[in-house]
Amino acid sequence: MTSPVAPKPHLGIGMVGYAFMGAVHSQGWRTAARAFDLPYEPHLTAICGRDTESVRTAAGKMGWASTETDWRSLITRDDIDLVDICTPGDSHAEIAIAALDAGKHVLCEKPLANSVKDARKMADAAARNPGRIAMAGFNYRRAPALSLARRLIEDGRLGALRHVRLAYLQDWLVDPEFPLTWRLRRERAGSGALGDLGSHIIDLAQFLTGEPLAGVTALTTRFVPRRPLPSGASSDAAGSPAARGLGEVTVDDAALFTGRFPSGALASFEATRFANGRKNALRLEVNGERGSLTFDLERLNELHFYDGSAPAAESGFRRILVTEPDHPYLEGWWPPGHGLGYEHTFVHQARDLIQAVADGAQPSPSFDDGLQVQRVLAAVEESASKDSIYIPLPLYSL
Ligand code: SOE
Repeated sequence: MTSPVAPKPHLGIGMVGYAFMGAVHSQGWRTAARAFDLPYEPHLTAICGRDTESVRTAAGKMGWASTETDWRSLITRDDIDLVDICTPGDSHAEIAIAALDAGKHVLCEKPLANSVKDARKMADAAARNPGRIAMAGFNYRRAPALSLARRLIEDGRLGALRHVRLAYLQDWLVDPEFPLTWRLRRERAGSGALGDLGSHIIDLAQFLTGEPLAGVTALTTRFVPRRPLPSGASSDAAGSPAARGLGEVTVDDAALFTGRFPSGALASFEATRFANGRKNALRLEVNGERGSLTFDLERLNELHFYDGSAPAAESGFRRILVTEPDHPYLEGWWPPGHGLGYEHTFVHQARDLIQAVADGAQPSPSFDDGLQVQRVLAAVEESASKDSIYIPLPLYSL
């Protein structure tokens, strides 16, 4: 005899955007309730994009039940409970604020906005809608090894922290012929490697230490100032470069900065898309008075731990394979040794957000956390723009 399984209440998801982030968020929504026991079943109710044909194709591929071509229609639908924003940064604030004010929960991709002003308006909208959940999409917090790193630091296994060293290295802009996409335009993306990659490592540094950065000093640069316009794009610059089909890169290509935490710990950061050979290398090391931790996103199931209290003869970095059932998030997955990947950070993000909706508790990272990252991004840009902070050295021939 068969007995029916009681259906769980649906949480209707409406997603705006369907490129890389849209695809990986879709994967998160599709999988979360398959891996974890959740209070709601996320339902991929509608996906939104401006081009009718492309959004239909994306809906079919990613498993969405319907399409919209205007986000304003999406956020007023009764069958949508949560709006997931996967668009370029220039539209985050408008969509997120309208969605919150329309009574929807919101997940917004990082960085939260393109300016502190917009991020503050978003945090204000979250504050005036306390019954609605608003989360910023810093997904790497939910890599099990990084959640474990946070747990070890919180438990005092590293003691007082001295150094936090982070780098996020990619190489997809090495070729000067790579076209001028929206990520290279300030009005669309806000900033370059800084906002795209630097925002992740700023968030992680604050997440791992549990402290906000107290100040920064920075250098940024643009290695390739002009790039070919993407096919079909019209030129925005007069004169010969535009005639040659080139357009101006208006964001940074790389950012280097240092910072200080209120506790006195020092931090260093590097964000670049010119690290030839590095595809998605988010690396970090934390040194404390009692021990150290290292992590590399390209080996994301591993955390290396140096326990300074071990006898000298046995000391050394120990590789923890983060696949045990009592490691963070691993209760939902495979037996020990059967590792997870990039996409699972988005599954965990969806899981925690669904749980937060059920609990009526603001999740972390909140829009306030996103605003704090935005403040750091702005401080980095301000420092980088001030020659007085950078002390030039006399030329010296080697
Ligand atoms: C771009 O380089 C990018 O897709 C980022 O925007 C994401 O946040 C990161 O997860 C991977 O790289």
